[in-house]
Amino acid sequence: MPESSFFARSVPFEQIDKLAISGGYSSIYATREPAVPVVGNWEQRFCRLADTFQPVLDRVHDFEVREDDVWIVTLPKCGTTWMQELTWLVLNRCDFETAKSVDLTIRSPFLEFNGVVPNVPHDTIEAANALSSPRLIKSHLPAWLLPRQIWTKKPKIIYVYRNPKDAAISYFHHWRGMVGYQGTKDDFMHSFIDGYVNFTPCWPHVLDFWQLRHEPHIYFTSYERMKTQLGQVIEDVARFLERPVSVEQVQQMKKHLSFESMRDNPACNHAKEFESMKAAAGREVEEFSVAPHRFVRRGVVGSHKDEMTADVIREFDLWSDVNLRDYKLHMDDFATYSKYNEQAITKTLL
Ligand code: PPS
Repeated sequence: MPESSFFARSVPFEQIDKLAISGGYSSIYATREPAVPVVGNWEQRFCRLADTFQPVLDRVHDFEVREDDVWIVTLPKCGTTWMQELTWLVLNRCDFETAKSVDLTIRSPFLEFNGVVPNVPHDTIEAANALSSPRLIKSHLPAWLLPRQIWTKKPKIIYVYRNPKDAAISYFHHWRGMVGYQGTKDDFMHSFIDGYVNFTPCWPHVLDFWQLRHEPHIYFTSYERMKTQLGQVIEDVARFLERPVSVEQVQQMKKHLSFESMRDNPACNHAKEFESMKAAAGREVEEFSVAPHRFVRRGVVGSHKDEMTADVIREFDLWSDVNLRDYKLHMDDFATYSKYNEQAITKTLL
């Protein structure tokens, strides 16, 4: 058997039961220097994942990449589905009919989904293998855990950042509704800050892609920018993918991608993933298709302001400062960055 590219160090974590994770939780480290430069010392870099991910990590790392693939990479709850739908439309000449009738998870598979839910018959790595080109593939993994061929074949990658306070709130509702989280909101927020929920720690994940943002095959944008300048982001993505869109198509896409129409589009609501998670959990979990834990839930910038306590907001801000200080960066820098107009001054959103 070839040597694994990763090794796992189990982490004791008292919230595992409340997080409804079956098995344990580990820090995953690389066994050799990754093909992509990471921020900091690669030997100390880790990603926290439930142990159910371990069987899929090498399969993902050895995944056969195609040069004309398009990858959407994000931390969870940062606008992945929104960007997948946008990008799929750009790649498919605004085929709104198919977008409404075929589930997005089939049009654009979530590569490592079998790590999230291991005991489902549907193998998402196989599904991604079988997809015809150009494929649109979603992943939440940090750069160095992605398929190694990404860094040699250089398919286009779209990275979407979101203010971690809003992403953490959204993740909490996701974990309540989809996974069956039983703990308190504050405990969940601390688990997020401390890097004990899948795909964290957060800041190194963001910083790895931030440092690659000028590469021609990387498009770095934000949920906040999609909210304030959706038309511009559509045009940027079309330019990035070299798939021009007309003014009329941009208007149609803005309508299709609006919060209300995404919320009411069953093809974008992850209903299939929810059913597999519910079956895998073997118990009832809170209804995920209705408020307050519905997938397309609130869709606002600043949702943490009325959903987080002032103390937790302070902890998040301090944690962000500590992690960004050395790089002379602030959260606003990621939210307002525009690849094709770096000087653009956008409204401060955080
Ligand atoms: S996942 O599970 O990681 O794939 O989730 P992800 O798709 O990244 O993020 C879900 C959040 O995106 C919001 N969303 C939208 N906001 C505005 N407009 C549109 N069209 C839209 N579509 C999805 C969704 O509501 C989740 O955010 P919250 O804050 O929970 O509302």
